[in-house]
This record gives sequence, C-alpha cells and structure tokens, in this order.
Amino acid sequence: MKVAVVGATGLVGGEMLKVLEERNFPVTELIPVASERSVGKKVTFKGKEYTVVSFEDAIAAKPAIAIFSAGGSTSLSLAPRFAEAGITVIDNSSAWRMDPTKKLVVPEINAHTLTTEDKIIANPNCSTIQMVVVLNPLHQQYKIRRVVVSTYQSVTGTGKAAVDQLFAERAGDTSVQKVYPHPIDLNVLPHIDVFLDNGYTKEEMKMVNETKKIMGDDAIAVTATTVRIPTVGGHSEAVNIEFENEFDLAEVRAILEKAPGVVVQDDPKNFVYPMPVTAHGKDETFVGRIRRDETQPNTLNLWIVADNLRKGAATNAVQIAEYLKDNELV
Ligand code: A2P
Ligand code: 11C
Repeated sequence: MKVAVVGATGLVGGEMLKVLEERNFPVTELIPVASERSVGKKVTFKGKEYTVVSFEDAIAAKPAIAIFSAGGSTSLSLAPRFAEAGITVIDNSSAWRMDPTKKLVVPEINAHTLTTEDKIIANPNCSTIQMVVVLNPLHQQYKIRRVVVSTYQSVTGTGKAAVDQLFAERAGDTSVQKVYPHPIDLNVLPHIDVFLDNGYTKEEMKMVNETKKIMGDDAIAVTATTVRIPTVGGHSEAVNIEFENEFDLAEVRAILEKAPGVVVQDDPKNFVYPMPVTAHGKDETFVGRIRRDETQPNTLNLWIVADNLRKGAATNAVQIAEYLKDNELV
C-alpha cells in the first residue's frame, strides 16, 4: 500500500515512520511530505532513504492513505485536496475533530463506525486518547457521570522547538528561541495551548469535547486542568471519576486488565506505578494508583500515563490505518 506521511520531518511525523516500520504496516511505497523548505531532504524508513516531496507530487503519486501531522492550518487547506483525489486522510491535528461530518477515532472504542465514505478521519488529542481508552470500559460497566482530570504533560507535545528550549535551559544556554512564555526547566506551567473566553485553555476544552464525541455520550461531564511539566517521555493524568452505579475495586482492576491497549501497573508497596520514563517509546496506555475516592460514593481515583507521541498520536493513527486495511475500507 502506498502511504504518504505529511509532516514527515516533524516530531510526530518521525514517530509515524517508526511506528509504521515497527508494526510492519505493508507500505509498498512511502511518500514523505513536508513544507516547501524541506522538499529534497531525506528521511529514513526501513533502512532506506526517501526524498521529501511537495504535497502536489504526493497527490499525483495517488497513495491509498495519507497520515497528516503538519499542524491545523496545513490540514485545513490540504486534507480536502487529498480527499478529493480519493486518498483517505488520517489527520492528527485538531482541524477536523469537532466537525460533525468527520469521525474522531480511537480504534479500541469506535473504529467500527468507519466506512469507505470517511475520507478525512480525525485522530484525537494525545491527552484525550490516553484518558478515554481507560474510561470507556469503565463507562460500559458503571456509567460515568463526571470526570475531574489534571494533566502533567511532556514538552514533546509542543514539538521539537520545545524540547530544545528545555534542554537549552538545563545547559544554561540563553540564546535558544523560547516557545513557552516562561522557563520550563525546573518549572510547571498551568497553560497548554491558548486561553479561551471561559478561562479554560483550548487543550482543556479538547479533553471535555473530544471525550464526549469519542465515547458517544454528551452526558459525561468532564472538567480539566492541563499542565506542562519538564519531562519528555509522556503525558501523565490524575483522574477522578464519579459513576452512576456502584463499583467493586477488584472488578475495576479486572476490567482494566482486560481492556485493549491498557496495561495495569499498580503495586504501590513495591513502588510500581506508571511513569513517563517507563511509558516512553511504548504503544500501550498505563494505569495505576487505582483507589476509591473516600470522600463521596461511587467515585474512583486513577493515574494514567502514555507516550503522547505514540498512543497519543502516531500509534493511534497507524492503528486507524490498520483497521482501514484489515476491513478493506481503503
Ligand atoms: P518542515 O520540517 O518542512 O517545517 P513539528 O510539530 O515537530 O514542528 O513538525 C511539523 C511538521 O509539519 C514538519 O514536518 C513541517 O515541515 C510540516 N509542515 C509545516 N507546514 C507545512 C506545510 N505547509 N505543508 C506540509 N508540511 C508542513
Ligand atoms: C500538547 N496535546 O501536549 C498537545 C499536543 O490538538 O493535537 C497536541 C495538540 C493537538 O501540547
């Protein structure tokens, strides 16, 4: 299958290439695309060098699938051009996620809704994906009423320039271009993406709105505080979940142990719990610190960690591609 990766020179794009290779997706020809300034550069895939081409050349090559991770404005302008040429777009940006005519897909939850009609498929935000793979099986069993989430997010979520800012600050280099309005090393920023009129950030509202759309239930109340911390391995989340129905803690654990894509790491006596350093480079979502909220009935506390460039972006997009291929939808 011919596959284009739009944004192939970026942080997520690079991870897309790695994940396509590792999961042995049957790529017969890779078509890497980036901005005009990168055309002619090389990227490596399965030990072979490929030349970055323009989006026009990529459309002319007629790939079956184009995986986009080149920012929202690029997706808004280019995804329809690929789709009109009959190419199925899996888009990692926020551009199409809340468009009611587009599906927002986490394969473990709602890939079964995809059809051949879906030419632009949206990949959710990283902090949403890792939360819903854990929430969904619990919602099926106990019906979630309300979620309160606080995140601890990796600088890799911002892109290459942010990783450079963190390590430059650590090395005492003040010449580097700053992508955050404050230092990030030895600091914590309660600020991800832009602030909106309601006082929340766009990242926080993505967690609210995308969760309802993916889980297909507008009644789930979500409130979020999203925070950037000086780490690179993945995003962490403290999640408080109030259910409509009673739960049994052993049963919760058993449900999560069986949940697709979820790994339980919960042995606090032996200091076993999910962390970004151990989730880094992995495709699964890790959950631990599973305990009852003793301050009100039917309420649970969890700690969730995943590599935001993997399950939060590249892995989820490649899993959508796998589903399309396996079900002959492309
Ligand atoms: P380029 O490297 O040429 O700028 P990151 O989020 O890590 O900064 O990566 C963004 C990715 O999106 C890069 O691969 C970047 O290419 C790509 N990109 C940015 N603008 C465009 C565009 N107009 N068309 C195609 N790719 C783009
Ligand atoms: C972050 N979640 O960690 C963001 C990155 O909507 O796809 C991804 C933004 C998005 O900064």
